[in-house]
Amino acid sequence: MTSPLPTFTQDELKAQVGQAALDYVVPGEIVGVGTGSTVNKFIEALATVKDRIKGAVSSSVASTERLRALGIPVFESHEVDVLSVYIDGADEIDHRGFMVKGGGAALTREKIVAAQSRRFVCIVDASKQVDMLGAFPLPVEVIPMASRQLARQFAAMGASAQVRQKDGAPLVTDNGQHILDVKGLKIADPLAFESQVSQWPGVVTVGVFAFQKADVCLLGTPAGVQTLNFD
Ligand code: A5P
Repeated sequence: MTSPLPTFTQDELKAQVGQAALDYVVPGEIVGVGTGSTVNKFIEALATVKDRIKGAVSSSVASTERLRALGIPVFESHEVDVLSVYIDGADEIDHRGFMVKGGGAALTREKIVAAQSRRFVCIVDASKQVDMLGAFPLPVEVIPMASRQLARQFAAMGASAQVRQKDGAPLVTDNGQHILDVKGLKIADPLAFESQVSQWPGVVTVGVFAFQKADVCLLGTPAGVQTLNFD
């Protein structure tokens, strides 16, 4: 009889992948850091080796504050050239490394720092793994004056879009824009979808990360951290 697998909370799985991501941090360099509860675990792990890195480029005000509070220097994206690695979570990831991101409203800066990096290491617990993107409401950062028009365009695709709210008013991103959360999509071709929606006037960033897909996924499972490498 095989012994049962240990049970871990989702928080423990996030901590395990956050710790495992340290293997991808290049000593002496600046690391790209994403946003979210899983990345917060990575930031805690990164603080334990902060003397071995030069600092971080952050994808949000929230991550910047957290990094600085732990004594990790933060550089602006435009102050540095190419980063060797970007480490971030995801709301969904498929078997090719295509992702949906933006549950934390930081998708625009996340895509910028990901594009600046040679390698994207995605850290997630196993609940984020999907066969097809779209079950998680797709975040789209938009210029506020375009939100109604864009909601109509998503409706024409058979989906429904709502402006994300916070404290009874539209949530305002780090870039001063709004987020549309789009339900009812089935994104069979993430590259084509990202290309199409990115061209709609008023879209700042669509939360499909197909052109900036993951190169590696560290997946937190009850059997331990699994490493998935994508071509
Ligand atoms: C932030 O805008 C997002 O892209 C996050 O990376 C994503 O929502 C995953 O967040 P959690 O690690 O909190 O699930």
